[in-house]
Amino acid sequence: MSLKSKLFATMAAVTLATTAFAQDTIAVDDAYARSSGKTAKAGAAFMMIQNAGESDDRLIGAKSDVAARVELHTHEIDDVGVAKMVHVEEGITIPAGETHMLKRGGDHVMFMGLTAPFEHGATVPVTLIFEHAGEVEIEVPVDLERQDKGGHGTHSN
Ligand SMILES: [Cu+2]
Repeated sequence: MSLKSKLFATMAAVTLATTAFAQDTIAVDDAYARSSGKTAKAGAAFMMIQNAGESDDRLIGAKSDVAARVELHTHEIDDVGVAKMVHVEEGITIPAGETHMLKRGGDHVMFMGLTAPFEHGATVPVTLIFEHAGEVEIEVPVDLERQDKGGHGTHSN
């Protein structure tokens, strides 16, 4: 191999490696946020998270300036059949090639201690933190009127 073609081969390999890691594998669609009223101190966000990559990823956290604390929550049905929400410390897995829904009565991003009430039509900036994809910044529209089907339990969001 001449020096020139050897260099070219090395460069090609580097380019390939960079592409594989820099790919946007996570896409967020149809996001919206809501709270239960003008005086609500908490709110929640729901969305579709698509993993176009070839390996599983995990949503491990979220942050936003609109609340004192942002947590990943889900709902569990307790012994007496009442749905209650729990903090998912281990994160939410988004399997390779699949779309995971954060939805009412299920997994959601929880805002606790809102710095200002959620106004219908406003936009909430949220940074989602993935184990592999890293930080993904999204703008989430506040929609106080949207009604999604599905069990809602006693959750006030
Ligand atoms: Cu919650």
